Amino acid sequence: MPSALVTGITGQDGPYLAELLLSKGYDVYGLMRGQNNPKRAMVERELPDVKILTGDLTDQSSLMRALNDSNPTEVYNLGAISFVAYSWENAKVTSDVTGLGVLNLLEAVRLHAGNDPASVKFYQASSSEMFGKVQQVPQSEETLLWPRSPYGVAKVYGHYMTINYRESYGMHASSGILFNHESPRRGPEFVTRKVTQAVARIQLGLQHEIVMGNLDAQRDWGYAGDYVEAMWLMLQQPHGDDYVVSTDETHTIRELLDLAFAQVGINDWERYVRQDPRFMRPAEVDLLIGDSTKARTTLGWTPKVNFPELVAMMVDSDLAEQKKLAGL
Ligand code: NDP
Ligand code: GDR
Repeated sequence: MPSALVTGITGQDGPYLAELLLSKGYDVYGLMRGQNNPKRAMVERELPDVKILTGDLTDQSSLMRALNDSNPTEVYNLGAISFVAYSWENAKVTSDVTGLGVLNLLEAVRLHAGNDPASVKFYQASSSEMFGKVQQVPQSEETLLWPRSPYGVAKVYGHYMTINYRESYGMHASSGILFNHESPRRGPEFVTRKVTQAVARIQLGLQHEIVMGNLDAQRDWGYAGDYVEAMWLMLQQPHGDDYVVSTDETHTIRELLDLAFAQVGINDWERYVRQDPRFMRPAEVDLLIGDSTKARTTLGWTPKVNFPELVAMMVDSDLAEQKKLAGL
């Protein structure tokens, strides 16, 4: 039976990936950090078949132990400090987890795999945030990296370290350069969920405004459920490689607001939205739009959920959740 160790099991992508792997017959292990992790109950409830192991990306011996306990054929490194805005305030810990954490896990996998380095396949969750300052439109695997945040810099380190382990040791290591992907499981600090949650609360009379940052940024947003499929497909290839995963379409935050408010029948969203410098970033990534030709041709991957469907799905889910929470 194939088996997988997934770091970041308590995040957005971890549960979607675990569900996909379980449906394919994998034995799935999820790495969870911290004492009394508050998301443990969620994982136990939603993913009862996932075996939880404790460990931290900054603690290599815990990673070695997790590898010994799970003996996986595939390792998916989804764990990271992933909120870009937070990374300026906590640059060192972001570098330790999101950057050096990748090295800790790659080295643990290499040691665990012994004299057959390609026997444990490795996936690194790289990011379109690595493209940063716009150099080329659309962005592909060949585009120059120019990160604009401590998070982006840490991801560049992890990306090149993954390539370096593939080239130095012959590991089956792949780096998925994923553009923004969202879902009802998205953390509420990210812009899509912040908007869909607020729209639901405004519609129910529980909130009266949303305070936002830059409304002109453009993002290539897809659905997380589609993107975990690309991660799995990468590890089914004969060799490790790097792939951009994106919808190849871009939208502004204003378009997100248009669609989210329209889903509850509100067409004059400007009345509810206030901008505050508190949510502006020291350096912004203005425009992300992917060119996922390689993933589509080599992996046979295509996204299924489009942007309006994604926003509708998230607003509907938040409406149901907020009604339940408010006892409505
Ligand atoms: P989330 O922020 O939702 O989840 C991050 C996960 O990392 C959580 O499970 C978190 O655990 C875990 N984690 C944090 N610190 C550590 C640590 N020290 N040791 C072990 N685990 C840790 O991210 P997503 O699910 O959205 O994204 C998954 C990965 O993909 C991340 O690496 C992200 O940077 C990357 N990515 C995401 C994109 C997106 O649009 N979603 C796009 C491109 C890349 P805890 O719950 O305990 O905090
Ligand atoms: P991003 O996602 O930084 O692209 O990183 P986020 O949703 O945080 O921001 C997207 C864009 O929206 C603008 N914005 C706001 N963002 C937030 N969070 N809150 C606001 O109030 C707000 N107002 C405007 C931001 O300035 C930005 O331009 C995500 C994360 O999942 C990363 O881990 C991942 O690597 C990248 O996507 C690809």
